Amino acid sequence: MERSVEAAAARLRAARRVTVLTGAGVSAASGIPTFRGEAGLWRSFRAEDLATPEAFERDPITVWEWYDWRRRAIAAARPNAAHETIASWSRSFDEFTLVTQNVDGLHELAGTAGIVRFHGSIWTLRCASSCGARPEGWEDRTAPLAEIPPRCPDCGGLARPGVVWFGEAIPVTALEAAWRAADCDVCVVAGTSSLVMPAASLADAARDRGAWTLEVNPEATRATSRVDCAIAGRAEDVLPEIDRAIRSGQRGSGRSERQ
Ligand code: BV8
Ligand code: ZN
Repeated sequence: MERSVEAAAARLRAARRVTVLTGAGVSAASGIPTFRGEAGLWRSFRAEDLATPEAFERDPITVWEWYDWRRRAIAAARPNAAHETIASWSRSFDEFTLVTQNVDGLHELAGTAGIVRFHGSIWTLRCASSCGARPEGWEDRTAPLAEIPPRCPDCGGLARPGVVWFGEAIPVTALEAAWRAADCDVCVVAGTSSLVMPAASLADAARDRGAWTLEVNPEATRATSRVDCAIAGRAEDVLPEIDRAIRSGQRGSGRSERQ
């Protein structure tokens, strides 16, 4: 691991343009369950079965109870060392983009700049019947929700979570921003099983465009054999370690200490 941390630090020290892709694993240390595996189950539902327009059509109350359960867990959570390291990197490179699949808002709470909310935010609500009064939706951070299901304040119809469900398109603005960010010197993929598309193809796109790619995950994933360097470890341990190595190396190189 030492050698890989050093290799990653050297690449990041020399980088001008850095892109980071994150998934549920970076919020694990903040107490937020990931999607896959035992932790991903709510009651007996799989996340993929609840995060769909069909599930909402069928049973909006159960879907809203799930989102309310997640909002309450997230409201009690704080950013961890992985979020904080990414936040400091977001202010340290000439060009930095964080493409996150997480809807929990912990990257924002850590003060990260350059965030692309690829799958939306659990703290944004939208009118489920698109009455059009507020196409971008509205922010609602109440946890627990005042009423389930919450209503659209304009037409009184059902409100829905401002997230991208399976089978729904990624908002064009987010898609374009993420694809622009694939033009980078270093692309770091942290805390994701790299199974959900199109997010999981970002690292491949970056690599095809010449970026050096790094995965940080305690487990092997679909991306492990496709990146230049894979560090088997937890993001809240490995990212700060890389950051320390970057700084210690800098002291030698006379490059200005990063903010
Ligand atoms: C679309 C928001 C089309 C909601 C989410 C191509 C091939 C196959 C399938 C598809 C394809 N293209 C599209 C599909 C279908 C689908 C898809 O990818 N399905 C998968 C299951 C195969 N994709 C879609 O439906 C997408 N839309 O394609 O639309 C279209 C196009 C035009 C017009 C109309 C339609 C939309 C996908 C977005 C779905 N929404 N979230 C909500 O959150 O409620 S996805 C949701 O699940 C998350 O956002 C995230 O993306 C995903 C979970 O993945 P991870 O975050 O990686 O979490 P996971 O639990 O899986 O893994 C955690 C990892 O962390 C593990 O590897 C673990 O080892 C690691 N870990 C644990 N602890 C730590 C750690 N790592 C570091 N440190 C630790 N401490
Ligand atoms: Zn409405």
